[in-house]
Amino acid sequence: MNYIERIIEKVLQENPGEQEFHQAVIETLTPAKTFIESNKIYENLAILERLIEPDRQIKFRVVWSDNKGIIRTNRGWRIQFNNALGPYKGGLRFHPSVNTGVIKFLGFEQIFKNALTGLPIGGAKGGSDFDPKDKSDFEIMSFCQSFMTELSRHIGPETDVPAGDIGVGGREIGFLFGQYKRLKNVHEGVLTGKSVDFDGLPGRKEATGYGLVYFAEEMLAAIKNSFENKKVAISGAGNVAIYAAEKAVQYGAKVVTMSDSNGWIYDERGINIDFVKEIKELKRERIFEYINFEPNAKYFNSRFDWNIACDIALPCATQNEILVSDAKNLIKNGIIALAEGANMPTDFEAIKLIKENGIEFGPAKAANAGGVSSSALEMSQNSMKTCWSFDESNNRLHNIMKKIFNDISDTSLEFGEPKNYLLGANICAFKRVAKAMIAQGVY
Ligand code: NDP
Ligand code: 2IT
Repeated sequence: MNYIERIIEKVLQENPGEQEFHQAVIETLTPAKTFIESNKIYENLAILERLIEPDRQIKFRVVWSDNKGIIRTNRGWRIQFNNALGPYKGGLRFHPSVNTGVIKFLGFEQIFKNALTGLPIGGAKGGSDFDPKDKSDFEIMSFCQSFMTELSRHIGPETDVPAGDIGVGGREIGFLFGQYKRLKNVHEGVLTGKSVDFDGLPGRKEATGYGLVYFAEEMLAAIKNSFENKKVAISGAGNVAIYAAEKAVQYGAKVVTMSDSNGWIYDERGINIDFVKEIKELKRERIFEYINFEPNAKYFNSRFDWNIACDIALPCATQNEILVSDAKNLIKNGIIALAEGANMPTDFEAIKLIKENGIEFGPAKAANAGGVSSSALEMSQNSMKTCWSFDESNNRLHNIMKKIFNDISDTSLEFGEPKNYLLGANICAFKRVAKAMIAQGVY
């Protein structure tokens, strides 16, 4: 067995039941196989063996009290994967589907995504199987305070800086930050995605979605195309989806679909993003409500299967939301580009199909790196005790996304597969992390 096969086998054997983690390792290492195996130093120094095992996994009980005074328990995680490039950095996910395998897949991906940003951040992820849906603000606060009571022992501005992900937005980050401050008596940059009212970075909220569109615009420009007059299908209706939609519209596109876990909407005249913001950000309601704002739009109470006429697909909900059957729908409907806003939204077989059909493919670790890039800018802003403007932060984000695109595009060229951004991203990121690990000795 060659090196990559042995590593994949080891991951499968030693991490039983962690399907998402298996998938992330296979999807990251397979495109970089030839490169890694032809440079024996990686095998000689056991770089992959060290990369697939997190530095540490912290799993804890979270006890909180609901509105009726009933005591509830959940599980919490923080998995600190690799800090070769900087303090551990990555989001927190609150969703009932969270388990060790999900947090490990996200943490593993985060190492390489963070490397692509070119900023000094290592990789980590955390979260809980807590379901924030239908909970009152008070219950969310009670949960967040309990979660942070344990998490606070393991994080710090130079150690590990969490942020948001699914189910964790500005409200949750505020409650988590408040509890950290209470416990430690320090107001420091220990979390990113904070409100701009207390040290948050203007533009962090918009950064993942805007960054995704900045990246996709570069990918389209490379085939002499753009968002102008295109139909865009988006999944999800959360933080990433909303701001991807907003930027796509600013670039002259029409967004025709959005979704949540109950169903999806289709508005052939173009979805009104202000209505979606009101439904999702203000009222915290279901996307179904959109048809009360736009009676001409349609709502489907089913899984979104991407069977819609569109030019560009931006999956922005969750992992494995584009399977082979969905990819076939996109191909049949003639899309020209797919850029991943969510983490691992496209399964490996579906990616192969998309690429074989000549569709431009922007992999998550590059395409959605805008969020964590702006988080790293928020860390700088906090350490400098300064406050940047929205335009300053947004311009920096735009430049970072262009650089990520250029770096992975150059890598794909160097390895003889121009526009294979999956290969470019995985090799470029791996080289950076491995180089730092080698320089820091065996540990
Ligand atoms: P949000 O919680 O704000 O929104 C998530 C959206 O996806 C919601 O509309 C949600 O619907 C839907 N969704 C979540 N899980 C499922 C599911 N199992 N099936 C169908 N729909 C689902 O999260 P974000 O927008 O922050 O995150 C979306 C994706 O982007 C995730 O993959 C995340 O890891 C990734 N990401 C996020 C970044 C960030 O900065 N926030 C940065 C980089 C990547 P419902 O409300 O019904 O649950
Ligand atoms: O997947 C991701 O990159 C995030 N959820 C954002 C992480 C961060 O630290 O901003």
